[in-house]
Amino acid sequence: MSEKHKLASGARALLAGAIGVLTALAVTTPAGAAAGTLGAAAAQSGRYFGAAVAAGHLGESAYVTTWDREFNAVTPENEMKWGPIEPSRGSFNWGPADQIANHAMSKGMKIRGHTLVWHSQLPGWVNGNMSAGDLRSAMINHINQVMGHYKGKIYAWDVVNEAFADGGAVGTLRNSVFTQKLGNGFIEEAFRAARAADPNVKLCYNDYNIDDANASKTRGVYNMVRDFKARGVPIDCVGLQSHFGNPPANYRQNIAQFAALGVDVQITELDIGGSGSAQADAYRRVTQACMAVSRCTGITVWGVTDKYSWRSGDTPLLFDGNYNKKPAYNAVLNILNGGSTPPPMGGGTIRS
Ligand code: G2I
Repeated sequence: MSEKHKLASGARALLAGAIGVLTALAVTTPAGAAAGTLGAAAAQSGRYFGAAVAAGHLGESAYVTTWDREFNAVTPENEMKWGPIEPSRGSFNWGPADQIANHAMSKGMKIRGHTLVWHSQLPGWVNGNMSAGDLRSAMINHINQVMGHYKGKIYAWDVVNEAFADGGAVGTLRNSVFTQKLGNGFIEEAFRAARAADPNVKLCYNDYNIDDANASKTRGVYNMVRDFKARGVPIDCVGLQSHFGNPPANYRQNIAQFAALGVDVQITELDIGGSGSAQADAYRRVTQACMAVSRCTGITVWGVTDKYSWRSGDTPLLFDGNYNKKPAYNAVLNILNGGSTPPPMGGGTIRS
């Protein structure tokens, strides 16, 4: 073989080698490059990544631009609550909630409805002077009207919010006009009414401080979901609000134990006080925990920017007051893109 031929065949061998390496890379690299936004990254695993949004900020272009660019789901922060949406009996103020819902639908986002029955932000006319029968019919009418108005538009409703007490024996409910007038059965009544109002939307129970797998409040909610499932009371999902200092060490096990009851789990109001790498690490662990459980279907952070957070002093969100991405943002995006996720867990231990 001449020197020229030797060179040519050497070049061919090199080229073949390079093609081999490229082919191997193409096989081992997941289809598509890492996504550049939270919503697109979450969508790769069939999940959503949402934010709570307030209608009052929709005039601020950076707010809307950030929401539209990064998120593929929304929860109206206050606009669908009983007080704001039915300020006087039977008369509904749809405007602000519709503004958010219409914008979300135009962008193909999922909408979480928040919330139908909650002891807080009630209109003045819902009070202890009502008879049980009157309160019951007001509650059922409220559920029918609001769910009817948004039929086909909402992905999941927080049917009942924060009904469990923070202390007391396992299963103790918070004292409210609902427990006083209707007894503990008001939760079941609300879920049955919600299923009748719209059979095609996911019905969630949503609460805070139910993040630790072993906490007594968590056990109360767990027992209720297990009981509802056993008796055929409609329930499709549990919302872990997750207003944290830090996620508990057993957070992933907690998500898995609820999922094992046959409900979806959603992280519904995530915010974590702090800054820098400590905050990023906490956000990373929360996102990993959700990604590790197949029935953890999505994450919502409780606001777009620190400046409008209900706990803005804690700077708990993913964008700072100038809409800059924080280290926590990059941590979450990396995990949603498949970075160092622990092995999947389909369910979890069912507590006896
Ligand atoms: O408290 C944090 C969240 C806990 N879980 C249920 C969520 O619905 C709750 O959200 C917060 C909103 O982020 C606040 O924005 O709920 C608060 C009310 O409990 C909201 O605060 C209210 C103020 O209390 C009102 O004075 C104000 O008019 O926001 C209203 C609208 O800005």
